[in-house]
Formats: sequence, C-alpha cells, structure tokens
Amino acid sequence: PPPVRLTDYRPYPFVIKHVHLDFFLEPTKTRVRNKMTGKRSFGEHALMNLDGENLKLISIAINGLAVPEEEYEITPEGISIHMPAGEFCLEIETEISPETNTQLSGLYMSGGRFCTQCEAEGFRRITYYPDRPDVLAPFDVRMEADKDAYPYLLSNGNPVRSGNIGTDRHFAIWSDPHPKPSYLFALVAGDFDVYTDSFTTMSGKETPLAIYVDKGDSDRSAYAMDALKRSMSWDEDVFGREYDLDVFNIVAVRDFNFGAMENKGLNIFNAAYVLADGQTATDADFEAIESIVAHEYFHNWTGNRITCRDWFQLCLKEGLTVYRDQEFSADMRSRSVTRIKDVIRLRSRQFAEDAGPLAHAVRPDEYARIDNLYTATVYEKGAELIRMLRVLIGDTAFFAGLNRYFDSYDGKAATIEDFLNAMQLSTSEDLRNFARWYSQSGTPTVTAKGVHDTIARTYTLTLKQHTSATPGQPDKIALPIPLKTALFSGKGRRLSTKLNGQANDEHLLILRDFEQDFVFTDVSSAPIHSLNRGFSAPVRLVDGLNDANRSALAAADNDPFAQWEGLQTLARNILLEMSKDEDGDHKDSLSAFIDAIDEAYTATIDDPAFAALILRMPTVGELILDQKDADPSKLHATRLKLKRAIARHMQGSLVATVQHSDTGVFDPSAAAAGRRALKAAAIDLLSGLQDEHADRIYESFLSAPTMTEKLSALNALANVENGGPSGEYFDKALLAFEEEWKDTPIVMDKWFSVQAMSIRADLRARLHRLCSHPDFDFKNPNRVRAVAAAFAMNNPVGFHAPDGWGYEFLTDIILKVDGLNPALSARLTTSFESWRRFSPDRQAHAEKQLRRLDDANLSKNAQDIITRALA
Ligand code: HT7
Ligand code: ZN
Repeated sequence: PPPVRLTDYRPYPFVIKHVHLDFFLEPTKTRVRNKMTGKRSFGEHALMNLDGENLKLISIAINGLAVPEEEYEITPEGISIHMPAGEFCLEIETEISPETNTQLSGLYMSGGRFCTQCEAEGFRRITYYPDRPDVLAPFDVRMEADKDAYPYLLSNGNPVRSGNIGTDRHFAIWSDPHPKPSYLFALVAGDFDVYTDSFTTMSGKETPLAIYVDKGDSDRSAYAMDALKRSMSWDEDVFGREYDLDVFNIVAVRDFNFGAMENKGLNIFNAAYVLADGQTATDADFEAIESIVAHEYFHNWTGNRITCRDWFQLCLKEGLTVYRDQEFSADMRSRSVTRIKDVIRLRSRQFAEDAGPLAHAVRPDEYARIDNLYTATVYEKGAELIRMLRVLIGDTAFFAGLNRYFDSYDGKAATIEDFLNAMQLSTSEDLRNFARWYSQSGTPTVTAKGVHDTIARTYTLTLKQHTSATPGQPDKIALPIPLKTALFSGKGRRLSTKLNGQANDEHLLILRDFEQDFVFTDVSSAPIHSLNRGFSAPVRLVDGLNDANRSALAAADNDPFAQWEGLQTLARNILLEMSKDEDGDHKDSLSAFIDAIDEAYTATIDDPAFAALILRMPTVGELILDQKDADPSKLHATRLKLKRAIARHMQGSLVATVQHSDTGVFDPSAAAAGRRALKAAAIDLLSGLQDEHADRIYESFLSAPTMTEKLSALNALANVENGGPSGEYFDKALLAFEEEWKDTPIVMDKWFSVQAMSIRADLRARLHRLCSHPDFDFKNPNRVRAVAAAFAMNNPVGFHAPDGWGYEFLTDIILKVDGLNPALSARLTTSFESWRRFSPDRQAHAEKQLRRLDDANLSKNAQDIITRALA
C-alpha cells in the first residue's frame, strides 16, 4: 500500500457533536452500540467514511430508520455510508471478540479483565468511527457486565450512575465532558484491589485518585500514587496546569504493548510501571515508574486538552511531554545525574536510529504504519528540540510561548506550526530555521578547531556542521545549533572572556551556517574549550582536544555533565585504541586514564549517584556507533580488560563500597538509590577479577536486602565464568531467585532478562531453555521482551555472534510472535537496524535472516521495518 503523506491531509467533512457508546461485555461476543450525532461541516460529500477493522456489523440506522444495504459499503478498512443532508443521528451496532484479540489493540482481555488500547488506531477495532485525532467529541459510555466476574466498570471522565440489572449483571455510566479524539477512549471491567488517595488542586478542588491492581498488589501501588500526586502538584507549580475532572484513575494490566497510555481520566499502565516495593523492584524501576506516571499525567494538557491534528504531529505531544517528564525527574532527583542518564539513552537509542536505515525526521512527511512511528526520534529527539528551543529563546519567552500555546489551542487539534507560531510570537529569535530540526533527519556532527592569537589576545573557534545523508534525504541544510561554551586555562581554571563584547564565563554560541568563526577577546593564554555543555544540542561533537587537555578539563570542570562527558570521551578513546592494537600494553594512556577516574571518583564520592556514573564505562552498544565493521566480541574483551585494570587499581575503595548496605526500612529516595548504584558499579568492576571477589559477590546476592542489590549481584555473577566452583554461582543464584519469585511475573521477567543479557559460553543453549520454560508466553509482551529484546538490544556480543546464530534466534521469535502481535514483532525487528555497520560476514548472516522474514509474508507492521532495513 502507498504510504500516508503529510501533504495529503484533508479535514474531516463531518462534525461529531456527541458520542454515546453502550457496551454489553462478554469475552467472545461483546456488543457495542454506537450512537453519533453530528452534521456535515463543509462540502457536498454524500459519503461518510468511518474506519473499522475486524468488526461484525449487526445493524445500522440513521435518524431512527434502518439504512438499506445499497446505501452503505463495507470494506476491510471500514464503512462508507450515504448520508442525508443536515443533522444526523447515526446508530451502529457491532460485535467483537475481546478474548481472541491477541494484538492488544482495541478491546481485549488481560488476566480475565476487559481493557482497551486505542492509540494510535485501536478504536476502529471497537466500533465504526472516524478514527483520526482531529475529530473531537464528548463521549458518554454505558457498560454492563456480569457482576461477580467484573465488579469494577470504568471509563473516561466522571462517574454518573451505576446499578444492578437483575441479580447477575450490573451497569455503570461515565461521561467525559472534554471533547476528545477516539484514541483517548478507554474502558476497563474486572476485579481488582484498589489503592486510593486524593489530591486538592490549586483551585481547591479535592479529587479522588485510585490505582486498580491485581488482587494482593495494592501495597505495591504506594509509590506510583505518590509519584502521581507529586506530578499533579509539579504541573501546577511549573507549568500552571491544573487537573480538570472529578476523578483520576489508573489501571495496571499485565499484557500491554507499551509502558502506559494517557486515556482521559483513565490511564492504563503496563503493571511493570505501577507496582514497586524494595523487595520486588529495582531503583531503576522506581525511577521509571516516577517518570512514566508523570509522563502520562502531563499528557492531560500536552496531548489531551491540546491534541494532534494528524499522526505526523505525534512529536507535538510526545516530544513536549517527554521534555516535561525529564524536567520533573530532574527536579525530583539530581538534575545532573538525570541529564546524564537522558543523554546516555538518547545516544544509545536515537543516535543509532538516526544513523541507520530506519532514520526519519522528528516530524516525518510520510509513514507506512503509524505504530512504527513511536520511536526514539519522535520521543527523545523530540524532547531535545523543546529543550534546545528553551536554550535559544530563554526561559521567559519559553514559558510565555507555552502559555500562549495552551490558551490558543485548548480543546483543539494542533500542528507543529501552531506550536512554533505561538512560540514565535513570544520571541525576537527567528524560528523559521529552527523548524528545520523537525523535518531534517540525521544527527549533525559538529567539528571544532581553536586558534589562539597571543598578540591580539583572541581565541578564534571555527565550528563546522555536517549531517550525513539519510534515507530519502541525500542533501542536508544547515541547522541552528546552540552550543553552551566555556573556555578554561591550561591549568583547568574557567576563564571569563568576551564574545561580541559580552563578558561571561559561559557563552551561548549559535552555529547557524555550515561553517562559522566565533572570536573570543581578552584571552591572554591558549585556552581549552569546553563545548556543548549540558548537552545543549543533540549533536555528535568532534572537539579537536587532545587527551591531556581533556583530563585537565575533567579534573577541573564545575559542570558535572561536562566532567562526566570528558571522562567518557577519554574512556571511548582508550577503548578504541586498545581494540585496534590488541597486543600493545597501552601502559601510559591506561595509567593516565585510571588516575583520572580515580581522582574524579574520590572527588565526587559524596554524590554517589554521580560517582557511579563516573565508574560506568561506555557500553559495547555505544562503542559500536563510533565504528565501521565493528566487532562486538573484540570490543567486549577490550572493555573487560579496561574494567579489570580499573578494578585492580581501585580494589580497596571498591571493596569498601560493596560492603556498605543501608539498614532499616527501605528508602526509595534518589539519595539512597545513588548509594545502591555506586555499590552496583563497584560490584560490577570487581566481578571482572573473577575468583578474587566471587565469594563476596555471591554472599552479597544471598544477603541482599533489596531487589536492586540482588539484581546487581546476579548481573555481576554472570560475569564470573571460570570453570571452577565460583563459575557455578550464577546458576545457583538463578535457582534460588526462581524459587523465591516464581509466582511474581514482573520479578520473573528480570530473571529471564538477566540471562538473556549474560555473556557466557552457554548463552545460546540458555536462550533456548528460556523459550521452552513453562512460564515463557508468546502472548505476553513483557515476557517476550524480557528474553528477545533484552538479548537483541542489550546483548550485542551474543546478538551479533560471528556465525549468525543470534540473528537466527531472534528471527525465529519474530516469526512466532507476528501472527499474535504485529506491533511487538515489528518492534523486535528494529533490532536489525544497524546491521550494515558490522563486518561483511555478519552482514551476510543478518541479510539472510532479513530475507527470511521478507519471504514470510508477515504483518504490515513488520513488513514496513523489514523493507526499510533492506533498502
Ligand atoms: N501515547 C502512548 C502511546 C502508546 C502506544 C502506541 C502504539 C501502540 C500501543 C501504545 N500504547 C501506548 C504512550 C505515551 O507516550 O505516553
Ligand atoms: Zn507519551
């Protein structure tokens, strides 16, 4: 089928003034009565096109009269109906089978409950409707179901009435006064435990809050509830946005294709992002729960009150909402640590996407399958564009522009142009060039070269930008790139210098052309430049510094991000140097690097979360991005060598860190999590010394008071593989873990993925064992991801095994998943996105598997990824 194009957008010719839905819920035969009132809004179109997929039509009537068969036509995509002139009341009754819906899009069953997922195009699997985000209407919903099996009946908006129907059945009516697009519709029916609380909004309205979870899990909802209340309060304080319904509900489900969904007033979550306590969740889980709860809540304004005109504008809601949740996390936790983690994620996922065959613009101008547009580029790069915009126009203009956007587009479906126009009216900076960031794909590389003139006391920094060709975009234009910049003396002192007559110790350089000079004055001696501080622009930087300058900066820089970045660059350089020359001893550069790490570690030990990041070496996945014909096994071996050298040098302080454990009640705070992160980093380094610390790590596993510590010890034991008794610790620990957690699926997902991410000689056999484990379930996305995505996305050594078995293993899984869940199989297929970066033998193996997938006549979602990967 031809792609959907941005230029083909046409407004819908009918207005839907009101929707009333009636659900008669039965697992295999649910009846849906849909009553839409409306009128034609323009044109003479007699035909009304409604989307519909997998629906059994029962009846159709207009203004109370059955529509004769010749007046409508049903196609696999929907229904076209001849409409009379004027106002209409269109009633359509359909039947669906939630129980057999394994795609998890539309109305489906999870754990014996009814639930929905309608973004992006799931509503058309529930009833015939103009399933597009620019058709907004208020919805009333009535549902009835068996009373014992489904005691809770929930939908969007406010509860209106509920009651019994005879002895066995009951009903509930919900009304959502805010006009919304169909993708925000939600319905849930089932039995739950409920965790309740309330929040008083800034105008004094007390709003009941509830989280619906599996029976027995309500204690594990306390953290999500706390995160929700903090989000509600933060959005009022920072963005002036208040909640707008009488209730707010969250439901946790076991089977879900994504993290969560922002349905109006009724967020539906993957249970993995709701449930947490110290015993069952890691600190990373707590962090993810906090940010996802916030993200979905923030959508209430950025996405729900103001929605997208069409799916090309997806970044309008997603980029802005990710930016908001990142700012929230930065305010709740450490700003610098949050920023570093966000940048790690951006580089490893989005930069990789931008560098391969799946590269696309933040707002692309065509797509084949909308489900495949929920990407790191739309989300993470989309958030970076918002952050960059704020840097470019300043805080005052940024918030004035946002307020103008909220005021102008509330209740409407908007575009990126609408957003940028609102911003433009608040700033003198010309944003026309900035808009190019939305349409141009690929990551720009900025190259810097500085020349000091002793006599003129100037420092001329020449900056160049280059973006390589990406699919469909061979030629690139220059983008405005804001780079926060400081100059340091050779001894590492930050200099106050002048740029364009303005004295400052940090300047904002805006690189607008392909090449530009920036002349700093009052610079008495040759300085060292520090560029892109705080990662002010999402670019790759070739800064032209030597490692001695970089070490001097890393030791002196007061910007934690710049300090961390300097050390990471040093680490990357030494790792690439060592892997190029495996036999060399690299003594001098190694010892200079280890001294720099040790010094930074000692200096930052009072901020353990940051110190943990100092000890973290770039991953194989990150290193691959800097190479052509990359060899992951070789990079892994080099990385182990470097980690071993660090561990040997810092053994004393690492052991002391490992021996520390907080006592008393579990504390999920960022400070306590930081201490555990440091302990995990130390354990990971020490595990490289194999037998020397294996007993200590095994002991630490057995006595771990929290899941974070248990899992970091388990991960470290995966690294101990020497054939001796300690080589068996990993399997012994896994056995104990399984015994303890076999009845808790979210925890067992960790058990599956720790093995899928391990680099051990028996990895292949282990993966096959995991897939035939009685608890492995191809229908449950969390479980499939725990094995297949953990392996293909987080175990580059195994996935890119030289003989191609990793590619074959993933392909076998994709072939099995596709018939059940195309969105999931497409997502797994993206693991092939970098296949052309590897050695020719690996490329041949990957291509063979991609061709196998191509020949298998898979879903449109998977086929879209396969076709682009092979192009
Ligand atoms: N806006 C939500 C997107 C989403 C989704 C997309 C495709 C298939 C299933 C999905 N579940 C949720 C999530 C968010 O960004 O908040
Ligand atoms: Zn979102």
